[in-house]
Amino acid sequence: MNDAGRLSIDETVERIKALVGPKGWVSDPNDIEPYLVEPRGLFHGATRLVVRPASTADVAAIVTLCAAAKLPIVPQGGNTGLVGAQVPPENGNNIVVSLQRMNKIRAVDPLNYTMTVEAGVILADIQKAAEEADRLFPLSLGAEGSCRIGGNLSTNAGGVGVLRYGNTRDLALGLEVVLPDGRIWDGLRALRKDNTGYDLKQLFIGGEGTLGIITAAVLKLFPRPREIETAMIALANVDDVMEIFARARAASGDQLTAFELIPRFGIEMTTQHLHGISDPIAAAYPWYVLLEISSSEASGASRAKLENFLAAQIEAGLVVDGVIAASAAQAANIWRIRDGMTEAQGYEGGSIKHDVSVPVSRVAEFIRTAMAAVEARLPGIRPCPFGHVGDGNIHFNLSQPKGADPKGVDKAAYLARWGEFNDIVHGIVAALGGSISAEHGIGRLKRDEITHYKSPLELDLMRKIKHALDPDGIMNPGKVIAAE
Ligand code: FAD
Ligand code: 2HG
Ligand code: ZN
Repeated sequence: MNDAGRLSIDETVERIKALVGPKGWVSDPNDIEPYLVEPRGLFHGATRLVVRPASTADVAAIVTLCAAAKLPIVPQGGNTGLVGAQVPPENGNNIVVSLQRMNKIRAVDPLNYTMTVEAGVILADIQKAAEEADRLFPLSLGAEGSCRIGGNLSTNAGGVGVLRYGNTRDLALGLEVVLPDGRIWDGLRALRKDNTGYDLKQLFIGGEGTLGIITAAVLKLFPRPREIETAMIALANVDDVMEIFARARAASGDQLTAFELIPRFGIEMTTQHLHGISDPIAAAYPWYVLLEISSSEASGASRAKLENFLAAQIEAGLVVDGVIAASAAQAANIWRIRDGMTEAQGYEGGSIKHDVSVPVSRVAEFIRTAMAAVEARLPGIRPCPFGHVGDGNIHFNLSQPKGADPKGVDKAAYLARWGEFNDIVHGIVAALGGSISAEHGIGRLKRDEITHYKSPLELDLMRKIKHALDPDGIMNPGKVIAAE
């Protein structure tokens, strides 16, 4: 006990261990290590304890103890986040609350087209459970085998299905959240319409764990597609990409479910570095698009639509080549190229990454302008703009010049220029009315950068919301907005 009659930090940690029992915590340095690092290796934190609660009541009890001791908490799901938001601060004065054991699907209601899940369910398991109920949960991203729905909600993850189904924000009807003072907010409503004041759940969605711990959610389901057609098309000129997109939407009766840009560099990297991937188009072209059309009606119409669309665009000269997958294996090969981009780029040395968005109509202008600007700054730099351009979202990743030692000092020297390239790329994004974080969030990586792009009013409102919910600043401190 300290002078104020409160438990000390050490006593609080011991109480938490006793509360969750031996299966509910990890403190051995080797076992803790995976919770302290993130996929890009940019941040490496420290913690007193990783606690793995098994129920909402346990989460509430842990948070209540931490609130009393003012011990910071870092919520963590699958630890696949790309902005360092799930990594504890280096000073180690915190606990990590991992939701991994809270992995139950509480209910599936096919007639209501909803599913109620705990925060620690892996995204791929949710997709599978929806399919078993003859429904679709459309959130889909490269990390779906390991990210967890609480993390998806807290980052408002995007992915490849946003075009048709929206971001994670659009897929949640209700939430259960443990607030920073330990109270449980039961907002698990399964309603499509509910205009009863402020939509509180939206604060926690995309909140990156800074306002509370999501423990469960009601998710929206959709009819399961009965036919899915996948194509890879080649373009001579990136300037045509959004015209092709607009035409594909119209020609498919708005059944387009994916429209993902891939540069030639992406095909080369994935076929060279990853196993079992082949180039689907024999000749080489500067730009490609993965295009998917789906329908919940099995009429064969999607195939015909895609074939007619492709023929018309080749005739019009916008598309120079293309292939429609003739089998599930061919479709999977095309998707492996797309989903393997992040992994393959890891073999090409240092990569300075930008997850940006601009209005859909300005995607090509952004790519052209930003490529010219970075190439002028560092001749030999290898831009790899790819991703969800149908949503105006470009992963504008910049691989270090070839020839530079990918592992040694050149990589470090290259990555040290991250801020310089941020200025160039984010400056162009801002001039085009875009966002410097389209889908990955702010976390640690962009916490200071965002202050240059959000208005003082927006930053002030964000701080006020944070203060209202978490006056002692114990919930994921140092992420999204810096402490005042
Ligand atoms: P974590 O990384 O564990 O946490 C992320 C954030 O959420 C942190 O702020 C954490 O504190 C908070 N958090 C986690 N769980 C909770 C909870 N229960 N309550 C409160 N806060 C919580 N992202 C996209 O948007 N689109 C993509 O296409 C995409 N593709 C990816 C591909 C690869 C190969 C990789 C490695 C990542 C990709 N990501 C993508 C990023 C990442 O997968 C997503 O951000 C994902 O939503 C994170 O989920 P997670 O469970 O791993 O969360
Ligand atoms: C994707 O769309 C992810 O594949 C990761 O958002 C992007 O590696 C990246 O920068
Ligand atoms: Zn992405």
